[in-house]
Amino acid sequence: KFTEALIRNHRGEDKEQEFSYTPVKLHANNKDLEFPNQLFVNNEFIDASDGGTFTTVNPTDESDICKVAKATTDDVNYAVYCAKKAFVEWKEMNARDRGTLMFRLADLMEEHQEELATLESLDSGAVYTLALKTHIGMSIQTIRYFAGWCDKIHGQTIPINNAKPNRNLTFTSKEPIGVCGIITPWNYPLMMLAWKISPCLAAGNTVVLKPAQVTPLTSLKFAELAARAGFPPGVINILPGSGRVCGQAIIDHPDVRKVGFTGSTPVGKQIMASCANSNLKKCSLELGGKSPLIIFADCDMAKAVRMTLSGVFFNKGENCIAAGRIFVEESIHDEFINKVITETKKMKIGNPLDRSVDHGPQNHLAHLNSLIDYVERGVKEGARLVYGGKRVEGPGLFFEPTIFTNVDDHMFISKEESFGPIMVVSSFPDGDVDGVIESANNTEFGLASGVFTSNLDKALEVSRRIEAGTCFINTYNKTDVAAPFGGFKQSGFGKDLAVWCDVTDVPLYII
Ligand code: TAP
Repeated sequence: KFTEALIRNHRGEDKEQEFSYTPVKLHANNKDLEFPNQLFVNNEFIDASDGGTFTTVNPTDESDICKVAKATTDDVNYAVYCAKKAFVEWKEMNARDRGTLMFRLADLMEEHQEELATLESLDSGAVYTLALKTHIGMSIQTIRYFAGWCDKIHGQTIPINNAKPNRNLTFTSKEPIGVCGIITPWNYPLMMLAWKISPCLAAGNTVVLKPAQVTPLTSLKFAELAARAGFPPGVINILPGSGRVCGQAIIDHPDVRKVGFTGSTPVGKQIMASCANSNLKKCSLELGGKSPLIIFADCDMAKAVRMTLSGVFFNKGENCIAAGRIFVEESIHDEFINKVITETKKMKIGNPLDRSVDHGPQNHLAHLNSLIDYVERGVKEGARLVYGGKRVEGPGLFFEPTIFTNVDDHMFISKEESFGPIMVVSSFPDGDVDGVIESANNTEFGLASGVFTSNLDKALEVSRRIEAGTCFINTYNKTDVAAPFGGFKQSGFGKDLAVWCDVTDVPLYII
């Protein structure tokens, strides 16, 4: 019955499935917005079992956007029960039909992209044009990319020693794991959802996802669109709630078989321990970063300055691969800093829905306060604060783009990430490639890195010796759905995107 509906859908006879709920309505960005604010379980929007709610806040003016249902442990149990039931049908479904559904969902998201981007701007403070292109645009691309994988996930045949006189056929297949628990952070709310959910669905898993408490809205709008696209009940379940209660209940649940997590390293460690202690769940962890960016004197200076600015200030610095530490070769250091300051002064801070604005508010108050502490610590340790460093006066959670120079290896700000718009610059002696690589690797993180030089040999040597999951050469922030993404060391393990996602089990058959 479900396949018939899909075929009609594919022919365009049923453009959208009938679906109703009681939306929150508001007007913003010259648009009438309608979106859900309840838990999404088994294709229904429902209240939390204890009626609990929390308030999500607009960081631009600190006003309340709306109340959102807050999931309890009982709600997690119900969602996992539904996801486990749905898994039976979903994993058996024709893989190409799963792909058709995912393409349909991506199309619907594209139709609603301005609404999604407006919601993302309101809830997370992302500048609208960036939200449209990256937060929402890359989410759509991710779903399409993995929709295309649905019918291309297959095993191998393996030549083994035959049990003479018979010949043996030996092959592997890739089987879905079951119910996947997903926990996402607040910096790219919808994009992190898309990165995690898409490969799970493509491989035939079902999901229970908890978005970050401070940014739940685009995940819920996504759930509405999934239901409209025709996803069967129980395949996608979205539970806004706290990490401590809802997140922990997902991680501990005996019927969840795999966890995908993006967030901080301390919480990642706790999650890994809980996965082991509950039912030995598999887990993929995308954690913190402190990505070094090395600028050699023979670089294209204008490009290096431009890319360093976006490397640090992109998405107000709330970017896991943000260039966390900049190393500049001594002979160009002062010129580089002057140019960086000149360009930073041109950045317009303000309402993220204003198309001329470059820099929106930080995501939430606790984060803004952590940036203020970070700057104080840097100043106390003797780094030179050459630009910014303060909260912008007035309403809203705005923080000035900030630049530190004279940062030494032993300082807190050279080792720990700020996750905000704070540039941390050190110089290194001309020609000291070994020294700068040693300093760049002097961190427990290893998510990304970058190098600017016109000497390709030097660029390749640096990229080979830097301990990080990605190295950008004469560019920065250039991620793509077809390229793997993930860290070394305490930045975690298990790749997102591309063909490396670990969302299947691989049994071996010998006949
Ligand atoms: P976290 O505090 O780690 O929170 C991430 C998510 O985990 C949130 O949904 C949070 O819930 C939840 N959580 C907290 N405790 C939990 C528990 N015991 N069990 C299950 N879930 C739990 O990080 P954050 O502050 O949201 O994000 C910033 C950090 O994430 C930065 O350090 C950044 O580097 C990292 N990050 C990394 C990447 C990649 S790709 N490596 C991408 C983005 C961000 P609440 O809603 O209650 O907080």
